[in-house]
Amino acid sequence: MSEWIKLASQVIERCACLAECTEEPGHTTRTFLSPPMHEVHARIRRWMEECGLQVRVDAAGNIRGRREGTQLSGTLYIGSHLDTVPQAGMFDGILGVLAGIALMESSGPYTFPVEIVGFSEEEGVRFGLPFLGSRALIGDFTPDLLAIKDREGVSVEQAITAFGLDPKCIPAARAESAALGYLELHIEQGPVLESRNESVAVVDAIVGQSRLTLSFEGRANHAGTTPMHLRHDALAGAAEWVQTIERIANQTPGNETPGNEKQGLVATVGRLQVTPGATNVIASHVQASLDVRHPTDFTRKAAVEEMVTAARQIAERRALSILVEPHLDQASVAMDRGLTNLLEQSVAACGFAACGFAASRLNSGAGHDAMVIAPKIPAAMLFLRSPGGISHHPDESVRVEDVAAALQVGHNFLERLGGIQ
Ligand code: HGY
Ligand code: MN
Ligand code: MN
Repeated sequence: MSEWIKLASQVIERCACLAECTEEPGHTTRTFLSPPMHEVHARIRRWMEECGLQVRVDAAGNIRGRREGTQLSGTLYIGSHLDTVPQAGMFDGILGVLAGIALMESSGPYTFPVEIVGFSEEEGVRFGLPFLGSRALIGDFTPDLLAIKDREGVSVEQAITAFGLDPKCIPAARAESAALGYLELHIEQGPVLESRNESVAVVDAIVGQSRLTLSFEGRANHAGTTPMHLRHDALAGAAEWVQTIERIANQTPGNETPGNEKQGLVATVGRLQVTPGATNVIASHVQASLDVRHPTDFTRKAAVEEMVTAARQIAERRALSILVEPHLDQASVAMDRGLTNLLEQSVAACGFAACGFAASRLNSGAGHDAMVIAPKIPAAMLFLRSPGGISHHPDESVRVEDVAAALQVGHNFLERLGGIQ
């Protein structure tokens, strides 16, 4: 069995081992600094120390394993996130952290220091705001974030303290200013590489995303005695709106030919919270999430505006009130050209470029820590094939030969970087 397949098998086994660390027995659910994250840190710390890394956990809950180089600065950061969506698969995020550790086992030392980072939070599940871990790495974890509360009323500051960390030390989590770069290995989470029958691809850009909450307020009343024309049904209004945003998204350019690779705008209502939620009571209140993404920020923002206007019109017609709360307006982010070209050379040198020397490239429809890091530290991403295009689901998987390919490319990338430093 090739060295790379052996190393890849170990990465996959470790992903499975960490998938047991969960808030929800029988599923993999791990949110920001929840109790199972202590066990994730303990296992990752052991694996990092076994390959000689100096390990620390910063005040934002990122676990970091560092290997010094002969240079004192110019650190290359390699990482991804430790947290998951509810009932997740076992590879989204964590694979990139464990692949980074595997590269430390099989590469270097180099002149430049290398730091493997497991980010505490990227999905935004617990506090509604994503990228808390990587914001701390680039110095964007502003004090106002500490006051955000989760659905139990626990603040970010309380969650950090409860985990045994000191929020006052968050500024010390910041990466060095002369960082050499950031590399993230991640599953594609979509169908493109499988449709191209390719193991890996280089990411050109990460599409921008908007996240909002829309609250529809009507009037509860008896389901049996209230005539239809006298109702102010918040759930009926929200349901009409969900259909409307699907229609708006389907009508944006790029979606007219289903299945084409250059997907158009995507819009998702992933969560509806209905109050009072009794079968014989007309819903008085519905809180709906909205997630909108597109490679072009203008198109994305225009679509969000159209969707919010539609919500206001539906609310007015149904005599409902509406509250719109924006949470995230994340611009589309291009990866660093220099590092991305180097990564493309590594893909080709390792023989994984589909056509000769041009590695496959694509935009990422999923958000990643790299999009937060890229404005401050040159960033590059390598995607691995997602069988069935499945992710954010227990059936999420990887092929061992694709993980081996990604490790081989990562190793070659580090050697190239070492050669030009
Ligand atoms: O939602 C996303 O795009 C990513 O999985 N956090
Ligand atoms: Mn995810
Ligand atoms: Mn991810």
